[in-house]
Amino acid sequence: MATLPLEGPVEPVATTTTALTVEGPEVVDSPPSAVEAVEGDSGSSVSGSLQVADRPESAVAVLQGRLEALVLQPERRSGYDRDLFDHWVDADGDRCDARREVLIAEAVVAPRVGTSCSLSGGQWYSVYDGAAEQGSGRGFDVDHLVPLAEAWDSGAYGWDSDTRRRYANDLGYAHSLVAVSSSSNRQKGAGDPADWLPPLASARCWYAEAWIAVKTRWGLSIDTAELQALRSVVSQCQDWQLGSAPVQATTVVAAPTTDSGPTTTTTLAVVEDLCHPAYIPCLPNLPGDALNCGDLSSSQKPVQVRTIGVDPYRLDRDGNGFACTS
Ligand SMILES: [Ca+2]
Ligand SMILES: [Ca+2]
Repeated sequence: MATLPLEGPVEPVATTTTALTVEGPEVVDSPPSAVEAVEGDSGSSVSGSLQVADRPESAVAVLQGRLEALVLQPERRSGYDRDLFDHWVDADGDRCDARREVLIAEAVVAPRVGTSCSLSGGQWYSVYDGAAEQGSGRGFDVDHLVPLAEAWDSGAYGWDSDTRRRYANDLGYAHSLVAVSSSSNRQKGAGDPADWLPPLASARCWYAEAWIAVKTRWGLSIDTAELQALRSVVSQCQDWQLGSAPVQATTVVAAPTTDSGPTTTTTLAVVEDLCHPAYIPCLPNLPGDALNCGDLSSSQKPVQVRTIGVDPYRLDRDGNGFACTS
């Protein structure tokens, strides 16, 4: 496994903060606008107040709202056992277990898929540390972005075994499971963002957004140190760095109280990953080289090529890893 040159912190270049439209339904309803509540017959300010009320929230503000909406609660440490989460199941019976489904989905060069889902000839990029992997993907782990132990501590202790299994094999949200270098996954361990953040600084906004999305999606709580760590990360994000981990339609999983009888869990929405795996930030995942710099909004520029040389849209003409910089 070779380590690619790390991108390092990416300097924001967007000088105008453009509100991103966040895909999918809002998970967190905005509180009633204070402007709407207090503005009345104020004469000349009417048009101004309407503009304020109508202005879309920035992506950072939306993410901050989702973070603050998580239930703040101390972790509950007792009783965790990794074996309580049945993981790497093949839910759709195509012989590829969830681990290999993720490797296939996140490859920047698609692997050949042999009998019994043996993989070969693929190429992967570790969003945590910039490491690259070629071949079967054996040098990469598929990481539970919110680790199983962390999930247990923050609510999964109350789930039934079926819900735990669905969590551990969650392919319904693109960033619940991520293919990353084994070494970065070992460093992370069962840490939450108060303990560990990706060494690649340019990945931290993505990571915070995905972490909040998974916690929201599964109705998991957050502890004080974790909340403070995420507030710190999100406060340093720019709108253009967000949106590659869009929050999906979320169904909070209710905690069943017994192992028998009907549970009240509901089916999670399955949402297609619309982001092209070769680029940061999120670009539409189109076939071939169907997208040009001219198709992008200012909030999508500049584009980072995850792995130099893997550039299906041919955006990075000088091969330095950055594209659409003007
Ligand atoms: Ca499968
Ligand atoms: Ca935690």
